[in-house]
Amino acid sequence: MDSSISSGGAHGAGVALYRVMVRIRAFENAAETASQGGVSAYGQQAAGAAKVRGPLHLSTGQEAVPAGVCAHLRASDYLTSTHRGHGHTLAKGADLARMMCELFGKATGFNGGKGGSMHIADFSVGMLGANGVVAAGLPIAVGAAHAQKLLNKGDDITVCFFGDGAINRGPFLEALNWARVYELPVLFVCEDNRWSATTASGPMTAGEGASARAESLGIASTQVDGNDVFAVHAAAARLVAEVRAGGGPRLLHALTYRVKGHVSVDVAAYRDPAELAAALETDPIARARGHLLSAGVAAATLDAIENAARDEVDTALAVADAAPWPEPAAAFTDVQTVGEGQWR
Ligand SMILES: Cc1ncc(C[n+]2csc(CCOP(=O)(O)OP(=O)(O)O)c2C)c(N)n1
Repeated sequence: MDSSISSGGAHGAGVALYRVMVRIRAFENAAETASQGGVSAYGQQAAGAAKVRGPLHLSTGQEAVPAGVCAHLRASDYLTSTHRGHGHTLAKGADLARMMCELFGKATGFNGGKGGSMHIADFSVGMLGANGVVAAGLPIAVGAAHAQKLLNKGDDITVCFFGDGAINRGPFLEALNWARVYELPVLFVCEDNRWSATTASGPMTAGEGASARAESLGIASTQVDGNDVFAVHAAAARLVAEVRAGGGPRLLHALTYRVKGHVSVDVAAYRDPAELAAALETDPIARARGHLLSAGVAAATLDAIENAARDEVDTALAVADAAPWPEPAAAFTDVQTVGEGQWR
């Protein structure tokens, strides 16, 4: 670990990474609670008092990856996400309360309450969208990076998050191939949380996985402990710099773990409890806290960050609760129309 980062450095970089992770965790915890009682295991709405309805994919335990990567990005850089995108969105700088409004289905959400958890986008910070279709963010990212190159957008880059399950779908190969052929400014980030819904990814993946497949196309890749935010930060610093410098695409393969079930009330009965227990021992927030404390950061500083995150999320819950529902007519806006613009 870079000691200047772990100790907070001159600019408090380590503490800033901690804050990003803690805000993501607080958001996920609150969203999980707000979703309870309203959905069945696979997202069908059931009767209940849940404020957040529909499928909810939590990134609890994976916070170090978006925190470490997005620390190197600016608003003009683009990002594409997955169905598990709250952490990416927050780390890219999107407003936390507006995201809660979107999850609540309120008019003040990023997408007017019509997108929900899996369709969040905030173009104002370069967040091009979460995505319910596995691997579908990859070609979008490559298209965005190609546009950056064609439009001479300086040294702006695109970052593309995807899961280990996505590498077994065709768009992964197509996207990496296109990015390499045109030497596009894109950083692919595989969040390898070991599971693809109810299936363990390992036995379903031939060869050595994301890094090896990228290398086979001539795309340099780096594997990193995705639960060590300082390691992710250091690896991403190098890769982002290389992509910004015009070096073409790179891939970061981050090994992490999906702590919660795949979606909402999935209790993940298909996995060995011992596996979860072992993974919890490597919790990225607890580890970062330990590193920061031993580097001399005061416990009170970290406690204050945690309290502030809880307060911010509580405020967001109240804001979302009080916010108006979309007008019924809004169902007919922002949708594709056919022919003369009439809804069909
Ligand atoms: C094309 C497609 N196939 C299947 C699904 C159903 N599905 C949703 S998430 C998921 C698992 C994805 O695993 P991974 O890419 O590793 O992401 P993770 O959920 O682990 O974050 C599956 C199979 C889907 N949404 N899209």
